Amino acid sequence: MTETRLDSRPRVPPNQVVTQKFPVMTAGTPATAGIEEWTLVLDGDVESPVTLDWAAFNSLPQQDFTADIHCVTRWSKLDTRWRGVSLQVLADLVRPKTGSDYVQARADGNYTANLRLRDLVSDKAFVATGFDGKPLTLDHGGPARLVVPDLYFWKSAKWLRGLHFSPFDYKGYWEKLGYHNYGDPWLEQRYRG
Ligand SMILES: Nc1nc2c(c(=O)[nH]1)N[C@H]1C(S)=C(S)[C@@H](COP(=O)(O)O)O[C@H]1N2
Ligand SMILES: [Mo]
Repeated sequence: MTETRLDSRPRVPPNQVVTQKFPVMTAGTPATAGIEEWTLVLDGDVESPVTLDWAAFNSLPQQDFTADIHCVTRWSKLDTRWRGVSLQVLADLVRPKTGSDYVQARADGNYTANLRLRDLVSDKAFVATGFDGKPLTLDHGGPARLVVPDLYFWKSAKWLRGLHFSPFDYKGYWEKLGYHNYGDPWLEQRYRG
């Protein structure tokens, strides 16, 4: 039996090609902590900053997520399956102050990405520790990475070590190099200007 999908909207953003593979895209060398040394620092303009070690992070409520991901180098991968902690849970934990509208994702190897808080909460993003039913592998950002499916995948910082909440929108690694500040794949926001 064939199933008809009653949705006339395109599934893939403009000028993207679907791949079955899962390419590894890393700028520089991944220098990352094992789970013994790993911590996630949630700080900045928040009511209660916290540093979570691996055990504390894993005691937070976990969810399964299915999402399409879109890399600015034009590959898209559909229905990727992840396990992790919703950004809503992390935001509820630290409670960003009024006006703290931006989040800088900080990763090992000095990688950063800038995001708007409203694009992360309400289950729009998560910190993943699992992919396809297994622990997230090192090349894809293990032990933990950010995943923000609605934006180009460079925003999804691998080897995540911190989320800095702030009223200021500090440009991240690729954003400083001329990539779009926001990065909506549906609007093809690849580069600035
Ligand atoms: N820490 C870190 N995170 C990163 C990157 C990186 O180089 N370092 N590359 C980004 C880019 S450009 C993409 S497309 C995705 C790639 O994730 P993948 O290697 O799991 O496909 O990770 C993003 N997160
Ligand atoms: Mo990318």
